[in-house]
Amino acid sequence: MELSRCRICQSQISEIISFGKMPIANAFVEQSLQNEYRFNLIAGYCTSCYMFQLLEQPNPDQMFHESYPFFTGLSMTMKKHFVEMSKNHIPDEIVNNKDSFIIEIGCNDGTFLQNVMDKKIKHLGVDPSKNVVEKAQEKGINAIAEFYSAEISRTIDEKYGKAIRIFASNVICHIPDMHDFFQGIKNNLSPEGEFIFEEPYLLSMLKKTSYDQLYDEHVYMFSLMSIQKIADMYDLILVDAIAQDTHGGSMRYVLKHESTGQKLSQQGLNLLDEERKYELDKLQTYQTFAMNCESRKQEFVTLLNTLKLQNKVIGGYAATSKSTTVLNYCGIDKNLITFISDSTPEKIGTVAPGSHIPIISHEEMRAMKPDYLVLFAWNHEKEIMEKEHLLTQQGMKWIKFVPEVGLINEK
Ligand code: DWN
Repeated sequence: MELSRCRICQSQISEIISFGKMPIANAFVEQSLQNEYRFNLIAGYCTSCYMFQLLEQPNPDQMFHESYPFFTGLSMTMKKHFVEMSKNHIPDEIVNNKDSFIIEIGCNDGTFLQNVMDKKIKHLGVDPSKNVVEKAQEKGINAIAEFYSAEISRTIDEKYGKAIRIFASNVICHIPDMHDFFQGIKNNLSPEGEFIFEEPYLLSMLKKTSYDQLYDEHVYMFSLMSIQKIADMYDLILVDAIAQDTHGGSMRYVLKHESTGQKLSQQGLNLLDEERKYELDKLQTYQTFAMNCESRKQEFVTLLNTLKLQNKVIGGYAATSKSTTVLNYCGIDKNLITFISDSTPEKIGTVAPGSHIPIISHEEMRAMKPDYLVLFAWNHEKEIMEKEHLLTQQGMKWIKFVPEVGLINEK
C-alpha cells in the first residue's frame, strides 16, 4: 500500500483507489492527441484529519485558464439554486446597509453574483479563468481573473475592507493549498461575517458510489468532520451545515470566526451523527467504496457491450467533467459510445479527453435517433428529462451508472 503525506495535516495516508492514468477532465481537444497529458488519479484518506483527497493533482494552470469550458449559467437548475442561496443567506440588514461587502470566490460567469448585484450590494468576484470572468464583467459584475490566495486577500482587504459574507460554490474542493486559502478567508471575513460554501458531499459520494466526482479539479471531498478540523486551525468554527441536492448531493457549510462564540446548529449536530454512524472516520469505509467502484465499472462495461452486440446505437448526453473519469476508468471509447452531445458551444466539435469520443450538439444527436443515451449529467436528471421528453416518448432509453447501473425509469 503506497503511503503519501496528507495535504492538510502532513500525516501519512494510504491510497484508497487508483483510477489509473487520467487526462485533464475539461481538456476537450480539437482532435485526438497522441501525447495527451495524463496524471495518476489516486484517492487517499487521512485518519488523522478525516480528509478524503487526491494524492496527485495537475498544476492549477493546466486546469483553470483563459478557455475554461464550464459555464454555470448553462444550467437552469443552478441558476434557481443560486437565487435560493442569495435569498437565504443575504438578510435585509445586509441589503439595507450601504457598507455591506460580499465576495464570491470561484464566481465563474457571475450566475450567483448577479443576485448580489441586483440587490445593489458592493461585491467582488474572484475566478482564475479569464474567459468566464469576462462573461461576468459583461453583465456589469465586479470580477477579477485571479486565483484567490492569502496574498490577494490582503489586497482585497486594503481596497474594500472586511466582507460580511464570503461565498464559494463547488470551488474550495478545487484548491490544493487549503492553508493559504483559509488564511485568506480569515483576513477577509468581518468579525460577525459568515463564510458560506458548498461542495459535493463525501457521504453522498460513498452512498451513491458516484466516483465520477473524482477528477483533477476535485482535489478534496469534504465532510463535516474534515471541515471542522481545518476550520479549527484558523480560529473559525462550523456553525451550520445544510444538505443540498445539487451535483448529486452537496453540503453547504457555514463558518464564522470562533470569537463569535457561536456553536454548531442542531441540524449540523444531526449530520455529524450520521457521519459517525456511517463510520466516515474508519479506513474500512473507504476500502468498501473502492470495491463498489470496481463493481460499478464491471456492470457498466458489461451493459454497454451487451447492447453493442445487439447493434444498438449508444450515445452519451452531456460532456461533463465527471464523464472523463467514467470513460477513462472504464476504458470506454467511440467503439462503445459513438458520440456525446452537449449544450456548450466551446465543447461541440471537439473530442472528449482520453476517450476521444466526438462531442456533437443536442440537435445533431436528435437527428441521429440513438437507441440509448448514457446520462453523464445524472445530477441534472430532472432538468434533462423535461428537456428531452420527446426523445423518451419516441422510445429512446436512458442509461444511468449512478447510484446503480441500469436503465432510467425501467424496473
Ligand atoms: O465542480 C464543478 C461543477 C460545478 O461543474 C466543476 N469542476 C466543473 C463542472 O462539473 P461538470 O462538468 O460535471 O458539471 P455538470 O453541471 O454536471 O455538467 C455540465 C455539462 O453538462 C456541460 O458541458 C453542459 C452539459 N449540459 C447539457 O448539455 N445539457 C448540462 C445540462 C444541465 C443540460 O441540460
